[in-house]
Amino acid sequence: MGGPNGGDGGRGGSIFCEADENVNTLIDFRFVKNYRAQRGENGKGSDCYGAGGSDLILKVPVGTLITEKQSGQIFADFNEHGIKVLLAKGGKGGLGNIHFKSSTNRAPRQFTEGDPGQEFELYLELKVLADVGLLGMPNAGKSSLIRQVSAAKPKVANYPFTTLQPNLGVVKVYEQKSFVMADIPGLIEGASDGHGLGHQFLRHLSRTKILLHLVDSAPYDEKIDPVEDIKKIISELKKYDEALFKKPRWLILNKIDLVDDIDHLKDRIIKELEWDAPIFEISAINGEGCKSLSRKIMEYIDSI
Ligand SMILES: Nc1nc2c(ncn2[C@@H]2O[C@H](COP(=O)(O)OP(=O)(O)OP(=O)(O)O)[C@@H](O)[C@H]2O)c(=O)[nH]1
Ligand SMILES: [Mg+2]
Repeated sequence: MGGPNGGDGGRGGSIFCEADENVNTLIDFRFVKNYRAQRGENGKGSDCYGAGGSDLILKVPVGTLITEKQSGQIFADFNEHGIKVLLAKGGKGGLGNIHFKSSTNRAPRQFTEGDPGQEFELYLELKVLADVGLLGMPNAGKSSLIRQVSAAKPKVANYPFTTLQPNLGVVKVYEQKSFVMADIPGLIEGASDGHGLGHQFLRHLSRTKILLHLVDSAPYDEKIDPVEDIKKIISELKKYDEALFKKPRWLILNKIDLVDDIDHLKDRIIKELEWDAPIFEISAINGEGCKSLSRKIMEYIDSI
């Protein structure tokens, strides 16, 4: 009755992921965890092929890193707006029986099944993209500095661990010229063993260009020696990651409004720590030294 006329099944849709600067968080992925592109339609009689399933495009913020859950291998790195990567390819549609007709096989019953699409379990992580990372003990004044030099207004308070989540601030140095600064929770001795809030927040600094190590030059408790505090932070940094430790790092002596003889502290640092990188003196509260620090950072970023 007119011969074989079963068309092919449609191809299944594929899943792509695309970095989009208008997306800021991965929050949507917290609620919906399974993504499936549309299946291809079945082939039909009268030589009709099934329609292909449409692709699914997942939008993620710039800075998202996708790793395969089991192996931990990096699947894709969305470090720039517009990067689009195929995550899982849709399956091919099966062949309908019209493919099998021939002069000797006039009423073929053969067909092939479609292939299943690819399937993966992936882990999405958003890495903060900042040019400059702040590092230091709790209460050193990291959040105060970001408040002073940017429009970001993280909470500042006179107790340790005020900051529980990283904050970003845009520091506008000149018209059309700015950099991004990241404020993270304070570190303490033993952070690598989980003391305080641990040292996991340091991963947010992995892509910065320079680290600013903030030091409280006038600790409330007289038994605390700022030079010893600096050593503790350096040691935690080294334990966390050698690469982060090797990043350019400047020392920022903060709270100079409370210190009579800052040169004395500076001399000790240079001698006792054999410090040869830049040292700045600022007051994050009254702004002293902050503008010129921002300019120096901008110059440095432009020079690399
Ligand atoms: N006098 C003076 N006080 C400062 C200065 N900078 C910060 N402080 C005070 O020091 C305290 C801690 O400041 P924060 O900016 O919250 O310190 P932080 O490093 O962000 O602390 P955590 O988030 O807990 O790690 C607050 O009471 C600030 O007002 C400064 O330059 N001079
Ligand atoms: Mg803080």
